Amino acid sequence: MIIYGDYGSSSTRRVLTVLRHLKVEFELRVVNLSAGEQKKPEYLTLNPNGAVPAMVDGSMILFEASAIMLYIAAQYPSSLLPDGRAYFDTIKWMFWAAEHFRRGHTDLIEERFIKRAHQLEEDDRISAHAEASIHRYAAVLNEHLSNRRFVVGDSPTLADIDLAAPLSHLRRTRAPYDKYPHVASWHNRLLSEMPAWRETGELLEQRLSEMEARHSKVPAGERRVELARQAG
Ligand SMILES: N[C@@H](CCC(=O)N[C@@H](CS)C(=O)NCC(=O)O)C(=O)O
Repeated sequence: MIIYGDYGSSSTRRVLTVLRHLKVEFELRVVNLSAGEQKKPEYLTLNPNGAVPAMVDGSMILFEASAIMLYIAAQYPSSLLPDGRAYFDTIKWMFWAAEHFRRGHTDLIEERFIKRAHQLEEDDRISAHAEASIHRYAAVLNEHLSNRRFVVGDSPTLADIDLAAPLSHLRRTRAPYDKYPHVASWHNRLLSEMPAWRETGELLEQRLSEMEARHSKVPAGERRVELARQAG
């Protein structure tokens, strides 16, 4: 199995976490987002959106991190994708993560990380809208986690990974989480009980710090190419 991605991408992180957790052998081909490699014609044949990750496994080609995670989980059955009712609960929270929970975070990444790297002004109206969305859905997640160890049952599933992904960028987005203690406890639990989540977080942080250090040396006019919406 070949994964195309960048360690600095939280969507790539979701897939790498599943593979590492299940100890599945894979090859990572780095698509360097700083260099805009996700827009190269040869990569666009794998993911026409010009975004990471993508997967090739024999004749199977997939984009969308959640689809790749589900594909891997189907090949290697485990508690990450439980059976029966818990299966549908897992899928429900994965859809909810994509449709609702992650959206405000994506906007804040654009406003407070990507734009800053391009020396562009943050649009306060977009950030305020994003924060309102984060509050709306973080309150739902916080309540759900008030009496649960993980999102579905007592051990992590793909849903926990999909929901935790945007927290990868909290240091940069300054997303408003002070009021959501159950979300914070759950994320700490995930970090301590799922080593693969912790390890991919360290790799992501290291990669983003490298990118930031490099960008600070690049003249402002050239930064647009350097940082092409890489955080996700
Ligand atoms: N919904 C997609 C999101 C993919 C995405 O936006 N990836 C970001 C990195 S996390 C990316 O490649 N951005 C580069 C770009 O859009 O140019 C997924 O889950 O795979």
